[in-house]
Amino acid sequence: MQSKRRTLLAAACLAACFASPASFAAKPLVIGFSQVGAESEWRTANTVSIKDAAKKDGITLKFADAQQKQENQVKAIRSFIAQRVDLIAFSPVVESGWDTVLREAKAAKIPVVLTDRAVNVSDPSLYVTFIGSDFVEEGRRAGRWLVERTAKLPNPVINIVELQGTVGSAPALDRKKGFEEVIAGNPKLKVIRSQTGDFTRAKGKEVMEAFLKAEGKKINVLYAHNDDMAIGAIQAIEEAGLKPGKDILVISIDGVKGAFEAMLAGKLNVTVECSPLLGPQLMQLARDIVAGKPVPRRITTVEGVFPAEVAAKEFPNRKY
Ligand code: GZL
Repeated sequence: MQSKRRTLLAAACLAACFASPASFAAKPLVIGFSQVGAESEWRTANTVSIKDAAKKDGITLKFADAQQKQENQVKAIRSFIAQRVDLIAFSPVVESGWDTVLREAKAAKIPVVLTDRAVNVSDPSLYVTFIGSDFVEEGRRAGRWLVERTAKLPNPVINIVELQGTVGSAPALDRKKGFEEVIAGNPKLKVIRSQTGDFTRAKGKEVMEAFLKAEGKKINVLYAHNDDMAIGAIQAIEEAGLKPGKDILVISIDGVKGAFEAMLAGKLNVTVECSPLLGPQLMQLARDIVAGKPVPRRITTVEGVFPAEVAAKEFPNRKY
């Protein structure tokens, strides 16, 4: 018995001598993630995707919800630097005001990845890559749907009201830009009111109530920068005694389940997809960057457009 134990012990020591340094040194990757907030169905799905992917990948995720405040994101990034995480990723609530804190991350030699939204910085080396959607193209897709949908209508003018996303955010700036680019050449299509609803249902309803009070039955179309504001606006339209989807065409962006439910109820006409499911790609990116592998400067997600006519067929396939 003694000799058997001695043999086992010797084998264990031998194995330890030849174990690769990595097997001793291998500790889970640590990512600090600063999230915008929990303002919409899209954001909730984005957070679930990131947390699930980290868990599945054995990555330690330090997650901070900024409640849509830039100062909270700056604080979180500074905390991640102090904790010496391996990589920082964040979805910047607005485009500007990041140079100082990103310079601190660079000085600490911690790589930074932008997810979902972009930033305006003086030094492009302040972040390694951006993974997310092309918001200008999303705005163009919304505009193209409207141009096609209204081409044969007899109306001399089609009056549009616009619910913008968070002021200063990349999706709000770019979705407005893309939509305007497409309708610019069309004399029939006119934006008569445009105001931020901050990407939330509550604010979307509140601003739509104000639009209806000011313009009433003159409104033919609502263009909302996300489904949550559109869903809030739909409530306002119904409370004003009008039929959303019929009296007022409703166009929005994200492609969340709530939008498909509204389309199935005949209250929303089209949603332009903006995928929040960035988690798995982000984890792989983090591993590649920390391992020193080259990664593309920008990774754009592939997305579609879902008019109400295809909602019933597509709904069972939706993942968020
Ligand atoms: C888009 C994302 C936007 C969504 C909104 O990538 O930043 O923020 O369209 C969310 O629903 O609030």
